Amino acid sequence: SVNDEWWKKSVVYQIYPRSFMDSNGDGIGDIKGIIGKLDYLKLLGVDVIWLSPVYDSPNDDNGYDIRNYQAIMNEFGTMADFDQMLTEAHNRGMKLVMDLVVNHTSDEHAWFVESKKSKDNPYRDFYFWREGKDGKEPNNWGSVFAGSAWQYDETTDEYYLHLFSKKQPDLNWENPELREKVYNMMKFWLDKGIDGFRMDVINMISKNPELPDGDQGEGQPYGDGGRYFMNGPRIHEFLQEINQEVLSRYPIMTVGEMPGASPEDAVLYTDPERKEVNMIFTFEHMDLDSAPGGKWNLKPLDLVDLKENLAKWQTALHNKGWNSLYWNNHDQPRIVSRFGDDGKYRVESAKMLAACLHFMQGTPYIYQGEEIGMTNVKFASLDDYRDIETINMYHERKELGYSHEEIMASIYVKGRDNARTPMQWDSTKNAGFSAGTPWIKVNPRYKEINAKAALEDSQSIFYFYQKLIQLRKELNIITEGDFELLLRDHPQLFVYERKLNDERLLVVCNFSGEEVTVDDEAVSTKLKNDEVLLGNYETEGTDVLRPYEVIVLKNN
Ligand code: TEU
Ligand code: CA
Repeated sequence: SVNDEWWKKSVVYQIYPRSFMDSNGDGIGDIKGIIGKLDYLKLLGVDVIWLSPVYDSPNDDNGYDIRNYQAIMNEFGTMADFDQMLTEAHNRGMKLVMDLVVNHTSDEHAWFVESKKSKDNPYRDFYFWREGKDGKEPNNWGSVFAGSAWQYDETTDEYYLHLFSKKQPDLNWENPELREKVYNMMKFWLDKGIDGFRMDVINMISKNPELPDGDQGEGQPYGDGGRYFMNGPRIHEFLQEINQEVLSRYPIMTVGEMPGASPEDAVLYTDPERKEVNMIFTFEHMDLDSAPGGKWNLKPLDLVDLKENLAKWQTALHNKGWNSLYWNNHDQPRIVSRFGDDGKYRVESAKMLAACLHFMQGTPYIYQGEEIGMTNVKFASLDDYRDIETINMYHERKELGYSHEEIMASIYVKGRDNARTPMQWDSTKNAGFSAGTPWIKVNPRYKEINAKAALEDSQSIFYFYQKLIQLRKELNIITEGDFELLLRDHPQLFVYERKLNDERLLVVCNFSGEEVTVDDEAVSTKLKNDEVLLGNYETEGTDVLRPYEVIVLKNN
């Protein structure tokens, strides 16, 4: 029933706890800090909070390396703090979704500590242990965080698989005992009353058991094993089992993070009849500004590619599955710096990007700071960076002969720490994030860009997001209407129409810093005659779009 699908009408806000709010001055965001900001989120109007991992972890990858799934990280607080946060969120009518990281654990997790001990240890098969081949790694796969995906361990003279850091050994989902332990752990949290899971790289849990070599390009240090572990042979079976054993028993939402999933895959994952997950995070629109060889090889975005891609997802899932909508998360650079203009037109472009995404069909996700237009950051020294992906890549590229300047240039554009600098609350010391020394430097633009200033300005990006969230609640066409891309080949304008019965919404976005005249008769007529629902300039627009202008119109 519609009620079961509450997540279709919801807007989600992602919190990266380490960088959100520090309550005790140790420089690290924490749960008490989050509790103190729940009213801020309520004012914004979001329905759901997705919390990046808060579990006990040695923090090799900021909590995505879990040591104990049923304990809270000391730095973040206690289980009592967690329970209080959940209650306080619920008291305000907001739901709470947790991160579920079960493709891998920390190498300090008790299962792995056991697994390492001997070849006949009962936990050995919870992970991928293999003998070396001719004194080398068992296959040519590279890790997402640079280097080989295999780590040698001398205790038993074998290697273990880690698609991410060597402190994140991959779990072997072929093992039924492991699966049952994971399900019990999920129930532990759901029985506390949490409202769902964001499932980390969940389409990587089924590996081709032969672990064959991946394609290796000329001069490439490692092969790409992606097709042997993304959307693998048993993935749908595993997801259906998770659903049957756990998810279907609770009134929750699920979103699977799925690199390398196509719209066709997404239909299989999210078709409600198949009982897998409610929606997935696609990566396709986040890969459009990368050249071959991965995210660090920069390429300017071609707006036509972006339109084509988002339209493809809108159409493919309409009435078949469900989309998630996002520009940002803790792994991506800040959208206003990426597809907008973080200088002169920061406010205009942040609003335009927000409207462009929020009028599509799907569940929108807002990442902390996006609602105030936070920007990318440029630290001069590698020492100021914290992310393992960035640091490992830097050293790997240095050895391959890249210059410091070349590497830093790609970090400035794509580094994950762009999203991880502390939330900017006000213009006081450390942006009001912490009374101590923040674990990562604050973005120097905090005096101009902060939540307090946004709340005091009725024209701020914050209130624009608030309006978008409110409109989604009021207009069914936003959740239900179909989608049509117009002016497909226009290099600067992103124009689309939503339709539901006799209702129509037209969304016209200028993705450039120039004035653009609409030269299409039909669009131009609607711009002149339809009722303006929303815009990002104070004076009403015409069919000459101003820099980064967005106009949303409704037929009368
Ligand atoms: O990210 C999955 C993932 O594929 C990322 O490695 C992504 O490709 C990369 O961040 C782009 O630079 C998830 C989490 O969101 C991420 O924070 C974790 O590091 C990763 O899984 C491992 O758990
Ligand atoms: Ca703290």
